[in-house]
Amino acid sequence: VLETLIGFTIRKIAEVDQDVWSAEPEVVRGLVPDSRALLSANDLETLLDRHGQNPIDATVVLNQAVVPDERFPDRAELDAFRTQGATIMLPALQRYLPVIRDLCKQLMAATQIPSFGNAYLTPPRNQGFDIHWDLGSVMVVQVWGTKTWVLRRPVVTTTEELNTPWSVRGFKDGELDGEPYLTVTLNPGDALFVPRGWVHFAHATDQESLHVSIGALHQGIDLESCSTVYP
Ligand SMILES: O=C(O)CCC(=O)C(=O)O
Ligand SMILES: [Fe+2]
Repeated sequence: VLETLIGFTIRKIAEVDQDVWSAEPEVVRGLVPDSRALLSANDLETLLDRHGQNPIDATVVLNQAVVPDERFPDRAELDAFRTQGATIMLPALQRYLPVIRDLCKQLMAATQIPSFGNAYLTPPRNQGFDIHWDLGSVMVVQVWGTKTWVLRRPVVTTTEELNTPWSVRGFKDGELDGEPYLTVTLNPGDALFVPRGWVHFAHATDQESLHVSIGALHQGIDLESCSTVYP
């Protein structure tokens, strides 16, 4: 069922590997018609319930700031943060969900680089993470609800900066001025590829939004730094 998603992801990863500075974002509408096959409502509930027991736990982001782990030891606190507008990020879905594991395996076999899946659950009319760029490229699939993405060209110009977490360098004055490169609202089943280094943030529209991001860790990325810095 995910053949078209895998094909599109492999093609875009190859574009980045060939020339990271000329790779561009791309939206494909309706690429994954059965988007809940990636992450069903049941699977989501199970993962949220098991929060506190997973080896790799949720991240909570409230008002674009990451909340310290000790403030959400289990499901009840996660839900309380959700009612305040917080986004819940569930990392490393490939560890728990066979569909994502299989998808990542196929991507790794084809591209020779590690990949993984994260889920982002955002309440209506809220933004999740603050504007940033990721170490790897990201294939976003909207599972349910709708989310508006705002993308800008990379502000960094060297491979070294691309391989450094964005939080280390941050943004300089004026770098976020001017019109964004792309503003797009994803509906369930739509896919958006964000090449590494591209600056982005996203906010849910009038419905709760769930998306899965499949990350691709291109060569040169320090794997050690990823589990903690990859939003
Ligand atoms: O939904 C968000 O807040 C941001 C998600 C994101 O940055 C990503 O999937 O790479
Ligand atoms: Fe991101």
